[in-house]
Amino acid sequence: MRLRDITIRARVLEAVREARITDIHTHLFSNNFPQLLLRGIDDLLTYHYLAAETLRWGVISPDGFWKRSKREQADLVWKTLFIDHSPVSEACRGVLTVLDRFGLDTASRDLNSYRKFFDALSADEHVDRVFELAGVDSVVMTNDPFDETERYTWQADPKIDERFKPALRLDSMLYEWESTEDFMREWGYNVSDYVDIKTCKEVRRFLINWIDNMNPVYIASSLPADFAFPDGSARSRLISECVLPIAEERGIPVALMIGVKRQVNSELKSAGDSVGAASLTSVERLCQLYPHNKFLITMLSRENQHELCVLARKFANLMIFGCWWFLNTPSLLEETTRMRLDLLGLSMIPQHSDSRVLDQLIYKWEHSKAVIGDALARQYENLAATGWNVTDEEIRRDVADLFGGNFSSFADR
Ligand code: HDL
Ligand code: ZN
Repeated sequence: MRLRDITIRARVLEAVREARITDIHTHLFSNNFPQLLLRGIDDLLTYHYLAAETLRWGVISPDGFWKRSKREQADLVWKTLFIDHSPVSEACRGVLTVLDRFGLDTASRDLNSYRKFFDALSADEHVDRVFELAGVDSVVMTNDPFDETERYTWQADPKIDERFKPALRLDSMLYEWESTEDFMREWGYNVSDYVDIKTCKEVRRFLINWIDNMNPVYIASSLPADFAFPDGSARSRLISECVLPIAEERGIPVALMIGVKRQVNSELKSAGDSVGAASLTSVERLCQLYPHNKFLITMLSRENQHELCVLARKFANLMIFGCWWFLNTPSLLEETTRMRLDLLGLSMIPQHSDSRVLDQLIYKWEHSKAVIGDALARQYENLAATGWNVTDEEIRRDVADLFGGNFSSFADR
C-alpha cells in the first residue's frame, strides 16, 4: 500500500519499521574476535541483566552462581525468571522476542529445543540472520586496547567485517591511570605515574598509534557519577592534554557515557554497577572550552536527561545519544524520547542498543522502534492538527536521520 493513503500515524510507524539502523554503541564483536562474540540462547540467558534479576530471588548466592557452568547458569535463570515467575521484565521479554522472531515456539518453553536451533547456526550465518531480522546495517563495537585478547587480534591487522565499526574505548586509562601506565611502559611508551608533559606526549603517541591501527569511528569512555572537569586530576589532564587534542586533530568525535557507579556490589561482577546523577557543569565546560571537538554524550541517570537536553540546545558540538543501560526500558525510553523531540526536534540520536549478545540486536531494536515510532507519530499528528502536511519522503528523511543519518553527519562534520 502507498504510504500516503493511510493515517499519519500509520505512515510514520511504517517508515520507522522500514528504517535501516546504524547502532552507535554495542559490545558486539565481529567474527575476527571469535572468543569475544557472544551469541545464542545460553549467552542470552546469562546476560548480566538477567543474572542480577535471578540473584534477587535468593535462589543461590552470587558466588554459587558464578561457580556454575554457563549452561547451568542459563538453566537457573530460565527456571527462576521464566518458569517460577512470569518473564515480565524488559530483559526477560527480550529473550522471548528473539525466540519468536526466529520462529521458535515460546509456548513450548522447551529450552533444549532452543539450544538445538542455535547450535546449528554457524557464526557467519548467525550474524547474517540477526542483522537481517533486526534491520541493522552496522554496529559500533567497544574496543579496549588494554584487553589482552583484543590487543592480540588488532596487532594481527585483521580484515574487520565491514558491518562492525571500531570504537577506541579508554575506560582503563581514564579510570585507573596508575595500573594502565605500567602496561604502557611495557609496550614502549615512556610514561610515568604523574601525568606530566613528557607523559602526555607519549599518551598522544599511544592514541595516534591505536587510531591508525583501529580506525575508530569515535573515542569513548564511560565516566563516574562524580565526574568533574577540569579538576586537576590525572583523568582531567589525560582528557584535556591527550584525548581532546588528538580527537580534534583527527576529526574524531569523543563519546562520553556519564553517571556510572562502578561495582557497588562487586559480588555481582559485571552486574554489580549502578547509576548516579552527575553534574552537567562538566559537560557544559567541555563544550565551552573545546568548541572544535565533537561530543557524543549519553547519561545514565533519568534525573540528568532534562538538563542534558537543554545543554544540547546551547551547543551544536554536543550530540545526545541513546537511552543507555538502566534507561533502556519502554517507560523511560518513551518519557526521554518525547522530551528530546519536544526540546531538540530531530537533532538527536534517540537510541543505541548496547547489545552484548548478537541476538539482542533483534529485541533491543524491535522494542525501541515501537516506542520511538509511537512518540514520533504523536509529533506528526500534532503537526497535522495545525494543517501542516508532511510528504512520505519527508517522513522517511526524518526517520533515516534519527536511526543513522544524524550520527554519520555529526561524525563527518
Ligand atoms: O560501560 C558501558 O558501555 C556499559 O554499557 C556497560 O558495559 C554495562 O555493563 C552494560 O552492558 N550496559 O548495558
Ligand atoms: Zn555499553
